[in-house]
Amino acid sequence: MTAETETILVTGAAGQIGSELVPALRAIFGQEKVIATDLVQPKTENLRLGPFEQLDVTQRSQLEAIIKKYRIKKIYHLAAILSATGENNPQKAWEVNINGLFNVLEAARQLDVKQVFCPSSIAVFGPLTPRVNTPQDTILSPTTMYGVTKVAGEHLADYYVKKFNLDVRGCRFPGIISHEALPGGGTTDYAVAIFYEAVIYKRYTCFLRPETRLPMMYMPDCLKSIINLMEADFSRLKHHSNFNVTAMSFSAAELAAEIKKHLPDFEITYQPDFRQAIADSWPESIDDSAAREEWGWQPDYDLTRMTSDMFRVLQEKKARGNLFYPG
Ligand code: NAD
Ligand code: AKB
Repeated sequence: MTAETETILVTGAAGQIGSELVPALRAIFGQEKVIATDLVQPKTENLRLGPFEQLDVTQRSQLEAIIKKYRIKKIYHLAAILSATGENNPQKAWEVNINGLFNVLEAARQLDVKQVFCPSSIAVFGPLTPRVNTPQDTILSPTTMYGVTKVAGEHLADYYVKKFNLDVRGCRFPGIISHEALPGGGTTDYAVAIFYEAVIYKRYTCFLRPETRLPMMYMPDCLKSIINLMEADFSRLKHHSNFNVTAMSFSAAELAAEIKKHLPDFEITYQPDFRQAIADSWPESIDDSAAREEWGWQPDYDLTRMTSDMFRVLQEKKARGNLFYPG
C-alpha cells in the first residue's frame, strides 16, 4: 500500500466511538496516517498522539481543505447528533446528520476518496417494524428526527454507491457500551451510565422502565465490525450502508441483575423520561444474518462477558483515581 492510499480521515473523532476507533486505526495504519477531526477539542489524550484538526462537517470548504491537505483516501464519518439530543433540537440533527453526510459524500466523490464508512442505527426502525429479531430488509418508519436522518442517510449513501460507484459502507449499530468516552446524547446511554454510577455510588436511577429491552454491543465488537466491514470484498456485498449488527439484547432490569453479581448491594430505581418513548419505538432484538453471510460478522461479547470487562476496567480506573464521570 502506498502512503497515499493509507491516509484516513475520521470525523466526529472526539465522540464515544471515535475516541476508540482512532487509536484502533492508528495501531493498524500508523499514527500519522489517521487524521482525527471534530467540532470540539478531544477529551482524551489518545487522540492527540497523532494529527488532529478542528472540523465542522456542515462546512464543505473546511472538509475539502482537510481532504486536500492530507490527500485523504478513506473517511470514517462519525460526526452526528444522536437520538435524545436530536429530539431536543431536531433542526440541528437534520443540519449535522443530513447536510454533514451530503458534504462528506460529495467531497469524497469530487476529491477521489476511495471509501467511506457512515454508521446508521437501530433508530431507522419504528413502531410499525417487527420488534423481535427485526429483519434486515423491513419497514423503516422512525418517529424520531435522528431516525429520519439515518433512514435518509442510508438511502443517500446507497445512491452514491449505485450512481457514482463510490464505495460507501455502514452498519445499523445498536446501543454501544464502552468505558473510554461517555456516550453523546442517545437513548441507550443508560447502559453506560449504569456502570459508572454502580462503581462510584452503588446505585443508579434509570430513565427507562425495567422491562425495556434493546439491542446492544460492547465497543470491542463495534470496532471489529467497522474494521471487518471496511476490509470486506466489495463484490460479496449485497447491502452497503445498512447492515443490521448486534451482539446482545437485554432489559434495564436484566442488566441491573448482571451488575448485582459483581456488586451485590447495587440498587436501581426507575424514573422514565422522554427517552422511554424513543426506546419503545425501537426493536428489542435484530437479525444480523445478512452481515454474517456477506462479510462474516461474529460478535465476541455477550451480556456476561461485557459486564465483567466493564467492571474490571472501571474498578481499575477508580483504584488509580482515574475514573472521570460528570454525573
Ligand atoms: P457521539 O455523540 O459520542 O460523537 C459524535 C461526535 O460528533 C461528537 O464528538 C461531536 O462533537 C461531533 N460533532 C457534532 N456535530 C459536529 C459537526 N457539525 N462537525 C463535526 N463534528 C461534529 O457519537 P458516537 O456514539 O461516537 O456515534 C458515532 C456515529 O455512530 C454516529 O453516526 C451515530 O449515529 C452512530 N451510532 C452510535 C451509536 C452508539 O450507541 N454510540 C449507536 C448507533 C449509531
Ligand atoms: C442512541 O441511543 O441514540 C444511539 C443509537 C442506538 O443510535 N445509541
